[in-house]
Amino acid sequence: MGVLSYRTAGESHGKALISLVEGMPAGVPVDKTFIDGELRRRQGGYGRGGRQKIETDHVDFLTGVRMGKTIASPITMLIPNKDSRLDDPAATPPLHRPRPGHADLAGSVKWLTTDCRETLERASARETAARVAAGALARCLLRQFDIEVFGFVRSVGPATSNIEVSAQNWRELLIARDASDLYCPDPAASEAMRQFINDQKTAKDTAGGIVEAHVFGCPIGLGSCMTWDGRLDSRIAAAVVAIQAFKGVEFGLGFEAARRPGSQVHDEIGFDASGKETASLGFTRGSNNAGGLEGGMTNGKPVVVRGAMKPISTLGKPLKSVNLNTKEPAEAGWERSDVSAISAASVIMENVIAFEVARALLEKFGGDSLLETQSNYNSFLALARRLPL
Ligand code: EPS
Repeated sequence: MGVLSYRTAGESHGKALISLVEGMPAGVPVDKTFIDGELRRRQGGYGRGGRQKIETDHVDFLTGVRMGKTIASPITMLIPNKDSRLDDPAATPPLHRPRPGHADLAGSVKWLTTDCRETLERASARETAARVAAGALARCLLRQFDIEVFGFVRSVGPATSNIEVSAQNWRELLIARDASDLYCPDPAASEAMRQFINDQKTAKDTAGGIVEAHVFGCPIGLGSCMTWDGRLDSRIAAAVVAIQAFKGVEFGLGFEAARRPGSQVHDEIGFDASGKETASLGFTRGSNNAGGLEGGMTNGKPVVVRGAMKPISTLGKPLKSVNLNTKEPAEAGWERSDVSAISAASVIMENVIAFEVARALLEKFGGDSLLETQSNYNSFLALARRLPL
C-alpha cells in the first residue's frame, strides 16, 4: 500500500525489535537523537511497570542510512531487548490461563496451543517501540516540509483536560507536556489523572484513557477521495486502532458531530490573502470540526485525531478465566505489566499518524530524492496559488 511502507518484527522478550522502512527518498537527514528521544518518551509516563527500568531503547541503523542521510535503500532499525529470555523456558514459562482483554485466548486457539506465551510475546505492546521508530523516521521527512505532530494525553479514566490546542499555542503546550509525567500539558488534569492511576494501583486494577494528536502544516490535498483506501482518514484510523489496546478513533468533533445539526458541524469557508503563502493557501475556516480532513483529504487545517485505549488487560487482581488444559475455572494469569501505559500510547499514536501523513505526502509528490520531492511540492503549491489556471 503506497510508496512508503514499514514492517516490524520481534517479540517482547526476544533478542530485538526490528523496524524495516521502505520507500524513503534519498537525502533525508536522519535525526537519530530525535528518534531515540521518541523511544525514550515511549518508555516513560506515570503508571508504567518494571520493564522500562531494564531497557534503554534506542535504534541501531543496520541499513539504508549513510553519513546521517537516507540513501533510498530499505532502512532497517534494530532496537535491542536487554530483557531477552525467549529461549529459556524457566524464564518464559507457559501461561495456560488467558487474560480477558488480551490476545491470549484467541491466539492460543488460532495457533492450536494451550500455551498463551507465544501469542503474548508478539501481541505485547513492546512491539510499538518499532512503530515509534518508523514514525519518528517519517517525521525526519515531514520536518523538511514544515509538517509537525503534537500528541498528548487528553484523559485517563474520568480525569479529563479541557485544554484547547491551536497552531499558535502548541509549542508552548509541548513544553508543558514534556514537564508532565502524564504527558498532559494541563497540570490540574495531570494531577487528577495521577490520582486515578494511584487508585487503580491500590486496587490492583488498571487504567485506560484518551490520547490526542494534532498534525500542523499539511498542504491541502494529501490523501484521496477516489479510492476507499486512498482516504487519509481511513489509513490514520487503521493505524490508530492497530495500536495494542486501542478500541476507538475519532477525528475533529468526532462522534459528537452525529448529535448536532449540520449547521453546527461544518466549518465555514473564507479567504484571507495574507495566508496565501502558507500551506492553507489563504483559505480560512470558521472552525475545525472536520479535524482537517474532508473527503479523506487534508483541507489545510490541522489534522486532529483522538484514540481511545482500554485499560491494560493484565490485572494485579486477576479476572475470572479458565485453565486451557483442564477447562476448569481459574484466575487469569499474571505477567509483569503496567497499571497504565496511556502516556506511552500518546507517543505511539503521534508517530503512527506521522507515518501515514508521510506516506500520503510521498504519494502526492513522489520523487526519488528529497530534492525532487521538494521541487514537486513547491511546483504544486505554485500552481494551486495561481488558481484559476
Ligand atoms: C512493554 C513491555 C512489556 C509490558 C508491556 C509493554 O514488558 P514485560 O512484559 O517484560 O513487562 O510491560 O506489554 C503489555 C502491556 C502487554 O500487554 O503485553 C513495552 O515496552 O511497552
